[in-house]
Amino acid sequence: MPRLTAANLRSDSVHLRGFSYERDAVTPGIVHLGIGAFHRAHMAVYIDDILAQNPEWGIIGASLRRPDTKDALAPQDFLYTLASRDASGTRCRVIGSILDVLDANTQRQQLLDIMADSKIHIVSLTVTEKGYCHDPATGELDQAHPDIVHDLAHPSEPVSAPAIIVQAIEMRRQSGVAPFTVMSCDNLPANGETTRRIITRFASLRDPQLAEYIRENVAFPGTMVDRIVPATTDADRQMVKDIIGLEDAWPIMTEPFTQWVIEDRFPQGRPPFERVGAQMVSDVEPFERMKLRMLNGSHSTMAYLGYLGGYQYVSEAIADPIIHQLIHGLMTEEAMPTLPMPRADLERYRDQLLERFANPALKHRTWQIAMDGSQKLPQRLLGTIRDRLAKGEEIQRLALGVAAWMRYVTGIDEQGNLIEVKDPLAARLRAIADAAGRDAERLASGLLEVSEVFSADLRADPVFRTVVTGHLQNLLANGALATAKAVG
Ligand code: CS2
Repeated sequence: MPRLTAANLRSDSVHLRGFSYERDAVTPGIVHLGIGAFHRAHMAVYIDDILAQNPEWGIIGASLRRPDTKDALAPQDFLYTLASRDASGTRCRVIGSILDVLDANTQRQQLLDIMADSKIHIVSLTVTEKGYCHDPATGELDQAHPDIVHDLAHPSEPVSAPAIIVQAIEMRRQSGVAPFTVMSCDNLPANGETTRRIITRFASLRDPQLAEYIRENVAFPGTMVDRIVPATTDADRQMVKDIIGLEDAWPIMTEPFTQWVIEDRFPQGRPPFERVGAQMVSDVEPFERMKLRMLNGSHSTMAYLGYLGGYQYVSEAIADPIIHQLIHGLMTEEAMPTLPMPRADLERYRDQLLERFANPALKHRTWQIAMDGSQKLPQRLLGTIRDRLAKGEEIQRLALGVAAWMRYVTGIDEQGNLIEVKDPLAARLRAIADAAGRDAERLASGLLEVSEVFSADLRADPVFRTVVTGHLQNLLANGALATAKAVG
């Protein structure tokens, strides 16, 4: 079967919604770091909708870790299929907004040179929580991170996202080119401010004058991004091949829903995001907090309880009345009261989330969401817990999410099988769990000492410690579903 390419897309035998613009006329205006599945389901689609009227906003992608996206898309002229799926079926369209993908490990100078080019006005990121080389509990740069240590010693050969951005800004400063705007599209609290703080801190360790220049001249708008994007499987590839009649090495699976809220701070100009459904605001924080605490807090709780309860997919887990009741209660009784939006709006958002979680066409693995929990828990569960503890309010369901993470990182499931725990701190977490055995108090105490996850105030809070330890005891003794049922 022929490959998805620009030439094959034009052939008469292919009946497929392609892009509605002359792709050869598109020029790059954005460099995106972390050209993963989420970006390709989200920002790259908004940009694809913009290019017909504004062809100057093409994307040059860069992979910082692995060349697999480049290897998959290069033979396809960087085209790929977006498959939006729900109970009513699957709708495919080809996305052409990504013009090239660079492998930062082998094409670092080429990446820096394009970022330093005056036609690039925005550098955006989806490098996941761990790509910021920061301490999740405090949001500060982790100066001991191996990549940061390397990049401070070799500033012109950076490997981390913060250092790559700083080096490109310095190259522009040296050549008299105005800096680009830095737009984080990651699930971090206050992602614009957090990115600014991490990048200026790194720059100050390299050159205080450069840090001052960045503080004075570079904008870091915050965003809230939302679209559920399960990892692509071989079955997905076959399905897309059957639908479009072309071979696509890496199609992207997603849901119909998408949302993008962006702080409107782009001194070097920006695409007309609002024309294609994004919402431009002066302060994104309320939207970010709502999404992180309701969607992502529910997701992580469901991931650990669902995986331990034997559910491979989110849609299976939320279909279990026990988990459904727990997640409904976590949002309604514990997360929503910490959010400023009108109650009726939050109830609608909650009900919409429960429908999205139940999407039977999305094979979203609980194991995929369970990944990198040490980097996710602070903004998804611990911030909400901190706010509720400060008011003396209940934290039962949120604390169960934390306890379920603790149970999960032991690396042994309820049938005694190994769990492949993917996390930057996995080895440390496993060592703590092995030393504690099945002693809930020792296990909870050991994990609470992991300061990258649990800040000193939470570690010292007796209510938090007691509730988490109690849930962990029940998880170890009775299992995830029985414990979730008891919490209700
Ligand atoms: C998920 C998110 O994998 C995960 O951690 O919770 O990727 C989630 O699907 C997105 O934030 C939804 O917008």
